Amino acid sequence: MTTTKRALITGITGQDGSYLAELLLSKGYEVHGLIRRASTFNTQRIDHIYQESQDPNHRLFLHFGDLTDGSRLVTLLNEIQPDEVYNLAAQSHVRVSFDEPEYTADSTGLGSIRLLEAIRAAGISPRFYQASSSEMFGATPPPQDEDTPFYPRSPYGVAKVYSYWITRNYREAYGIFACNGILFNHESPRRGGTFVTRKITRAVARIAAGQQTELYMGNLDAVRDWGYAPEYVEAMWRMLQHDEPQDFVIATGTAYSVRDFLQFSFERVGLEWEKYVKFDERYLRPTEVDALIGDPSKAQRLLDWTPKVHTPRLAEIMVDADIAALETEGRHYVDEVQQA
Ligand code: NDP
Ligand code: GDR
Repeated sequence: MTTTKRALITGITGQDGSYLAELLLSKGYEVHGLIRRASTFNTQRIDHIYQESQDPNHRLFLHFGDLTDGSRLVTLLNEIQPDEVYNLAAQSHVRVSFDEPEYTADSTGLGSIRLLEAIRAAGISPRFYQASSSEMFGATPPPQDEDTPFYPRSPYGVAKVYSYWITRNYREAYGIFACNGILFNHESPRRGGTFVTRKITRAVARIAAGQQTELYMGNLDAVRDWGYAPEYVEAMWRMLQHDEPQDFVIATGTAYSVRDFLQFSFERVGLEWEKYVKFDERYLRPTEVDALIGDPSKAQRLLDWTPKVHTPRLAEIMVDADIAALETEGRHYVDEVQQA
């Protein structure tokens, strides 16, 4: 007899959470997601997979909660009794972490210990995935792999280092099947609009449509290893199916600058980026991470994971999606006007 696996995803309303939920549902899992109560709707990325509870086949369940509320996590874990827990929730914006360092430490750092303690308090032994980040390497020069020393350069990076080590400690101290996925930047049409790639591709769509004339940016020299988010959530799942709990770098191994990303994106619509991009110092960070380029050899060897989409193609996918979204938005507007 096969039993349905049950997974809990924190951060299910985010970019990665939405792709991971789709992946797990496609594999037959029952998926539980933690969502925050907000005064506006915050489930746009998962609305297309949500089923009404009256549907006898529904396998996606949403629960209100917050990583800053430990007792709620205990209640939830007791109730759900998941086989796998994916901790993706975080204040995930590096620049914002300089404005809100204490909140970032609380959610991005202490959130993971609250979840791990809730697992212990509930007396269950699910496999645990921690969303660790290449930002932990910070100032250590590339290429970066699982043995590269950490040198975080932001309150966000420091909070992620705490979560990385507490995940390892709970694996060693209590034998929890806990893995750190050290993921390099990964993007998609669902990427939040204030991260550099999506900020660029949304602006390109609007500039091409004549709705915007300028784009204000910060440091164009930063080098990143940008991959495609749907491929990265597959790697998360593979880590928890491996026979031993280990930590893995997930990256493409390629390097492009923000300037390169601007060029690929504007080229897609036949425009020259230099004519539109202006500098604004408010997008600079007090301490910058100059270059992150990952070495994913271990994941290739042990998880048989290989990225297929590289940065130039990623920029095209995102620009095309933003152009399509703008057209749909325009059509909705016309429809509303006609109905009014
Ligand atoms: P997003 O910013 O798109 O999503 C973050 C999610 O966390 C959202 O669902 C958000 O909810 C939720 N969240 C934030 N604070 C809390 C809290 N206090 N309690 C509960 N939920 C909270 O991030 P991504 O999907 O891009 O990234 C997923 C994870 O992976 C994050 O931990 C990020 O730091 C990490 N990471 C991301 C990388 C990337 O390139 N994308 C690379 C490496 C690591 P809401 O929708 O309500 O805001
Ligand atoms: P990052 O992503 O800080 O790497 O963190 P982001 O896209 O914000 O910045 C990448 C680089 O671009 C430079 N940059 C700008 N960034 C933003 N956001 N806006 C601008 O206008 C701009 N101009 C230049 C930045 O200085 C930086 O060097 C992301 C997040 O998803 C983290 O949660 C994750 O852990 C890491 O990736 C890996």
